[in-house]
Amino acid sequence: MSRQFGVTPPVSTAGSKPEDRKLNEEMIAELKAQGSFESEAETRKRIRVLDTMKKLANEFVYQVSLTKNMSEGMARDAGGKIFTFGSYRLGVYGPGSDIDTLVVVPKHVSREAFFDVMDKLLRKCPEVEEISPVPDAFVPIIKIKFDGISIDLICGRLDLAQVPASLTLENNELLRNIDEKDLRALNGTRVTDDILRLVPERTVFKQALRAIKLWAQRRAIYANIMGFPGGVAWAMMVARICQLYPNAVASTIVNRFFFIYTRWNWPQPVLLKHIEDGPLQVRIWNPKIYPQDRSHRMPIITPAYPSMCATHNITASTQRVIMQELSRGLELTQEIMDGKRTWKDFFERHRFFHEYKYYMKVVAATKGTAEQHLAWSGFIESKLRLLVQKLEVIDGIDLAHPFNKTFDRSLLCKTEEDARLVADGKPPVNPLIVKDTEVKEADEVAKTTALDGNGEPAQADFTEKASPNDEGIAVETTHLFIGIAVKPDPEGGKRTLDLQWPCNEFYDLCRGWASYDEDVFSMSLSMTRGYQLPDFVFDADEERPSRARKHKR
Ligand code: 3AT
Ligand code: MN
Ligand code: MN
Repeated sequence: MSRQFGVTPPVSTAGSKPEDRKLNEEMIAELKAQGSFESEAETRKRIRVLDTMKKLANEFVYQVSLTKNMSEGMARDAGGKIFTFGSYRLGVYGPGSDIDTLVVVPKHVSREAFFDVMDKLLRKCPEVEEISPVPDAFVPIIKIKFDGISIDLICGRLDLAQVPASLTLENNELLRNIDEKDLRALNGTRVTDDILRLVPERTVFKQALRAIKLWAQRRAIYANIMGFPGGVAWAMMVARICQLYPNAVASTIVNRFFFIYTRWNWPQPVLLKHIEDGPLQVRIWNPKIYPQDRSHRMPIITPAYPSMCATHNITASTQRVIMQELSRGLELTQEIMDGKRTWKDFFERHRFFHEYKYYMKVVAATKGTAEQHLAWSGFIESKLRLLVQKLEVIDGIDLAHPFNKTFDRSLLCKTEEDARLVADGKPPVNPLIVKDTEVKEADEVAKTTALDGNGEPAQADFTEKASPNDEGIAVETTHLFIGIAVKPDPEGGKRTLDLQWPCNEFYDLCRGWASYDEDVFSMSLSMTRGYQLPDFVFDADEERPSRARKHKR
């Protein structure tokens, strides 16, 4: 008997037929054509960089150990080990991906030492181009750019005197006597390692996940913070399908993915293994005990103890959007199998900014530093789904569909009046100077700059280009959009929506931010029609919605 992967027996253990393998080759060719893979030389460079990280981590533990009066030999034996997680560990990284790296250290090496000794070691490396330590983050982190590659370095301390090179992290007992920050730091690696252990064929899993990730990004349904699945959730969803079809090729997994999840009996959870109990006093996902867990609409549960729901942000609206996309995915992959369509059609970009007649525009603005704006816009972004949930229940609103990315613009205004106008999301009286326009994926999946064919920022009519000696009042802005589908009026007349309550509630919520200062920060909400959307939300070669509407919701 072969090993069973997952909580049920497989649906089918059938192998692939020649036509399946042909479809799979075509899918991988399309992934290549779309730039999903990086070159072998770039991958070799990542391995070299990781080798340097390993040496630095050992040197870090050694130096700290010596300060604890250990002998040279003991200090060497204290060890230290690096692990990776995120897309690099899952083997689905692309040219712009970072390397998410965990440094595991023994008990006598503190987190403070990580931000002191490790930080200093990094700064001594000539390859380190940028370094930004964030010791106060939810998961304390040192972000670096090393020889052109972004690295997210986190540190996890275990209750062990030594961390040997042979150590693995799957034993739950390792979590004893460590603090919450260490637990969170170890969690990323423990989850990704478990996912890889729980799939029957890693190569198939990786190929299928690449396809699903690219598809989800193109369809604008990738971003945990905005109420869609994030990278880990998509990975677990694909892994479950691999368990159900252990001998299928990746393109078959992709088709079965849509087949299974369009029929899934939500809110039944997606599990890769039975939820484990463990040695800690920590909460494990359990809808029988916790009402909050019962409210999860599409629960995807992390396998490693302590199990959590990776999709608690999904709302009624985003669930509907996800389900619509899953249906489209099923239809298209079915047609691809019938030879009526190609994988290129499957990966086609979303039409979010054409789909709706009305959009709610949220502008977060800061008259201050870029760091201040990052904190403010990050806060607004993290609360956007609460606004979505308030809009969803308004009489007359059928759907409140948040866009998964934000648009950042740094502006220089010529007058105070203009600074006030742009902070309110309105056009200024005088021409405006745009420093840059950036499209940011909410989960920082990949950063792209919205450029037109000449490499210039796409910009509206009233803008000028910045030159180094331009002066003005700097305003940083972040734009977010929610597509609003209005229910048809039962009497066939014109509907008016009363949005006072959700808007006021959201203003109050935002003004309640711990660092709020009304002279520096502002947030504005406004309703826009599709044809009034700013140019920067469209691709350079994309047509604009016209005033004469056809069939919009
Ligand atoms: P890329 O290929 O790097 O774009 P990825 O899936 O590796 O895709 P990230 O590097 O952003 O994405 O994230 C890797 C993991 O780090 C995912 C999650 O376990 C953790 N993580 C990312 N952002 C946060 C966050 N804000 N808070 C807590 N954990 C996070
Ligand atoms: Mn990553
Ligand atoms: Mn990262």
